[in-house]
Amino acid sequence: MPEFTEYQQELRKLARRIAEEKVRPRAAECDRTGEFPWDLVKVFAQAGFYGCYIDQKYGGTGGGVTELALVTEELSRACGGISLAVAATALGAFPIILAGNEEQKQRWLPAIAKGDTLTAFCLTEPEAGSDASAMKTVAKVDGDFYVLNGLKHFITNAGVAKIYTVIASTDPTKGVMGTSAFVVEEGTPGFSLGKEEDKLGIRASQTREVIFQDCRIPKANLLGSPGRGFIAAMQTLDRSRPGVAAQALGIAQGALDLAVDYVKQRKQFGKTIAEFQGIQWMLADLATEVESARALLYKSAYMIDSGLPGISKISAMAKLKCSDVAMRVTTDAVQLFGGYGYMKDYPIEKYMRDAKITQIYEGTNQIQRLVIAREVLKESR
Ligand code: COS
Repeated sequence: MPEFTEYQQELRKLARRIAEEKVRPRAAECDRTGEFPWDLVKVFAQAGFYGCYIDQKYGGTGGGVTELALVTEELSRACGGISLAVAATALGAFPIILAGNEEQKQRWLPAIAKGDTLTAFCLTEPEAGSDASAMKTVAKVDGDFYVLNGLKHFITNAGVAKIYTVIASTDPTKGVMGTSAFVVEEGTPGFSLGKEEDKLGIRASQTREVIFQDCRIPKANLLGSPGRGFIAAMQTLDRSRPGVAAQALGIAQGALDLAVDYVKQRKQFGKTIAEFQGIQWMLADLATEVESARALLYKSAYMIDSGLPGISKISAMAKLKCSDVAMRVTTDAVQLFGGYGYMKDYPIEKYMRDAKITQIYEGTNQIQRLVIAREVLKESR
């Protein structure tokens, strides 16, 4: 795996500076109030973060999953919730990048790359979580339109997005091969928002239900061919799971940074607790875990950007490893803060709350293991 390019290193530096100067000061307040950080969306747009993984032809800077991971990791180091203002839009944009035709890409990607249009990815339903194929949302042909009916839930960015990429069944008799992908624009008659979730962590991001009631969308909004929706969703997740991994890694690194600062100044028994070997061994283990997770994440991003085979397995591995590391590091970081770590006066408990979702969304870690195991067994044949 090669070193990061000069552009990637500069992008990481820029994201780190913005994370420290703009994101960190807003993190506690957005966590407390659940406010969506529109002010920061403008900052991220100006910095070019929304276009960092989009082709130059469509107004982006021509990077890929590596650039997106670098930005997401650095922003998450300061706030794992605010970073989703960029990362969740990438998730919603991937189906257009992967399955959209030229006209569709020209129509939607430039506004996404500019940061003018946020997006949301609508796959999950109340009874279709890990078993994504159990979706009940249907899209029926009616002349030049598709008519959508159904409910998607736990949708990140719902309510702040202008564009929704939706997977729905166009032929329920054909199971996953009867599903299709669509773009639904905010404000389309029959499109509405439902319950807003009150979450444990990542509270700066919006999570809501999206409801379709006789929602008529032009046939021109179908992404790819009918029947290819589930595959487009799986291909999207192959590319977006490193984004979750990057979010988890940033959360882990951010918690470790805070814990290191704390143990160097906290005194007990007449010396700083950093001087105790028991604390040093904890720090050594956490730092080693973070570094190994980072290696796996950027290997997955490199493989995806290079068009190498085996991306389902490596991106599932990156998501699994980074999120498990994030949970371990943040839990131990709270431990290193002792009783203070449990209090909301200190920033560390938020890292533990933010970390938890990374083991759950875009496929639980049980599903990641299933994806990895299937590939391992295929390879051994
Ligand atoms: N890329 C391309 N095609 C894929 C694919 C991928 N990564 N994964 C599956 N497919 C194809 C399969 O090849 C199969 O097509 P064929 O029958 O032509 O071979 C089809 O899609 C169905 O796949 P499969 O049989 O593996 O589907 P399952 O119902 O067994 O589901 C899992 C597979 C569990 C992996 C899938 O449902 C999943 O990822 N669930 C988690 C969903 C998720 O992450 N939800 C979070 C919400 S999104 S934020």
